[in-house]
Amino acid sequence: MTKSWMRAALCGGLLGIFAGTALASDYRLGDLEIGQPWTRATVAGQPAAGAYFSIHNAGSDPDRLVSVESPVARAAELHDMKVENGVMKMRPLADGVAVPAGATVELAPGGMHVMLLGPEGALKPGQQVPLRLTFEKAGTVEVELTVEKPGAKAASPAQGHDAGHGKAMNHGTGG
Ligand SMILES: [Cu+2]
Repeated sequence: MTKSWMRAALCGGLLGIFAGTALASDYRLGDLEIGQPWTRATVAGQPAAGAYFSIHNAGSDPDRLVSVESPVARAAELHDMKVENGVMKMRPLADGVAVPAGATVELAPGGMHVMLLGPEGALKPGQQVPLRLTFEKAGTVEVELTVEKPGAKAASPAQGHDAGHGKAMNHGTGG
């Protein structure tokens, strides 16, 4: 993490506070549209938090989300989650997230998501935190995650996610 990246993060945090109400926002990068990035409020010391958004590829070439990074997390990973035999299982997406031409890909609770590992302190509802997305072809874009209330928009319970996650990946102690 460079110093300028850190500084940008601090500015982003302040902007988020002054903006007051968090607005759902969309971002554009070439032919890609990143829709409504969000995450959930955390408590201090929480080992991991999921982050979600949609990616629409309006172009005629496929692309791929290959890496994610956030100054508020020790590390960020792309994960998939599936229920197998009634047990929630997580795995890192080693090849990233494919975004076929013309397709919309959803990162959402219960499915693919960004995992923020070791979020610093507590993320508070209404706050905005930066997330940098790097695509194979389109390059890099920085978006702001809106921090929603605990359990907000949860298509699947947040607790299930975190519990399954801790068991499968041991994010609390691992790197
Ligand atoms: Cu995960």
